[in-house]
Amino acid sequence: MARPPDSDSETGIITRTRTQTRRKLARPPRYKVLLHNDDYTTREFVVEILKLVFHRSEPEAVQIMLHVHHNGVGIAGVYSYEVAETKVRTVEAMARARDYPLMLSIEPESAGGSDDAQ
Ligand code: TYC
Repeated sequence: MARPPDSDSETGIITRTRTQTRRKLARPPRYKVLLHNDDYTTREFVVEILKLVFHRSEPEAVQIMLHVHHNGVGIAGVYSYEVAETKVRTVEAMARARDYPLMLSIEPESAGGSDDAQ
């Protein structure tokens, strides 16, 4: 027997990697805040909220806004669920105050799908 009997090569069973065994807690789940395109919200407003609420630089904000404009959806940022939810509420309040229909959504970071969301 080349290895001890509890090794995965003997039992054929492995449920955790070494790194995961050593980590005290599971990594907390993270969530994407998605921005959705519409025909009425101005490009300037989207860039402003990306800078103010999602702490993006001007070039990053313009790039994300254009991605959403051309592809329909894009990632504003990735956060804990609570932070993601607060950012969505903050942006929705700012958009509604200006009568913009801007839509946002939250999805788990690990959620698959096409690369439409960057
Ligand atoms: N499509 C909008 C326009 O042409 C701009 C826009 C970009 C709106 C991104 C929403 O999430 C959005 N004015």
